[in-house]
Amino acid sequence: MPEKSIEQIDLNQLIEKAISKPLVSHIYTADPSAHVFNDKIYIYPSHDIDAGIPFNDNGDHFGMEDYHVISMDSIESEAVDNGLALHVNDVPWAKKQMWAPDAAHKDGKYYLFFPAKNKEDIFQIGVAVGHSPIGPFIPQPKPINGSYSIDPAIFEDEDGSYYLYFGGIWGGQLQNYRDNIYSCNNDLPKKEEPALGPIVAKMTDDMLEFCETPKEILILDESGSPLLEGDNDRRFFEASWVHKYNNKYYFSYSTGDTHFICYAIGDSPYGPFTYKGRILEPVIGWTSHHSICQVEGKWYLFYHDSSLSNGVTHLRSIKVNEIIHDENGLIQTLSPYGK
Ligand code: FUB
Repeated sequence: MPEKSIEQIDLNQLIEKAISKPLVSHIYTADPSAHVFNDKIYIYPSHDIDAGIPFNDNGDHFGMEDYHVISMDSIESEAVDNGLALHVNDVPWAKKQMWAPDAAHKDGKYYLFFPAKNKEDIFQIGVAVGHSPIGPFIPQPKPINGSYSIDPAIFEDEDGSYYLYFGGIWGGQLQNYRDNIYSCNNDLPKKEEPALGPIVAKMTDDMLEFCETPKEILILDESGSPLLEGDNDRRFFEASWVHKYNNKYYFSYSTGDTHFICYAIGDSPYGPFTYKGRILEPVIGWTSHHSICQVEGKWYLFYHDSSLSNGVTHLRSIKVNEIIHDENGLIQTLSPYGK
């Protein structure tokens, strides 16, 4: 019998030390966007599959085709897979790659926001509407006008306004846009230039369109200067999320190629946000993507890793762990496999 490689032993040890287990193990799930609707927890994840596409920097191997909604009666209870909620074949404008979704509840209806590549292989963001938090969701015939890139995250402010955050570089195509205009000649800034920021737009009352021109968000360092493109440990890559704590807006995101989930704090849903630190150290697998949700007075980080698939980067599993805001409102960093 062949001996196990050092890498395999290291991986097994990490998996054993994991601070939490996959919430479901009969399918692969990732990019969990969690909400409490009607006193129950609903998680809107990507549904990972092996589409047989070779690995590349564009993430073409993330060939997901549909969404399942996962629900939990409480944070301790079993996570239930509610079956097919939306399939790419039912979305008239979409061709492939149903990546990280999110959802909102307004006036008795549920809105699933999702990115997919259109027939020209350009990512856009769609919305699908349902009468139940678990779907099924009926997609709008066209993507949201003016939407682009990936990773929609919908935030409801206390005044009832909804904001959609989105964007991701590399395979997420954000580098091809300047001022919301696409050109294949646009690329990432130079290392010493400000990094590209995530994008935000307020939604119309019917939740189906932007009611304003999308705006780029600034993430600043401790001295008030924009984070630079070369600052890979801190600059925005993908996976936007916003939560509100003690009247401050917390914008959290993934740094992609350095694999951290970081956060920045601001006074407005439009930012600017000032970088404050890391929420989650790197997980097993290349990507890291999360959401933050308050459940019965405690705050939880929903995240994913590739432990269940023994490190296959596009076969991930969603997990949850409590997070703590300290007395200054700073979030204590989680180490997913202990210290
Ligand atoms: O799941 C596909 C992509 O991987 C997501 O859109 C990114 O945030 C990363 O998690």
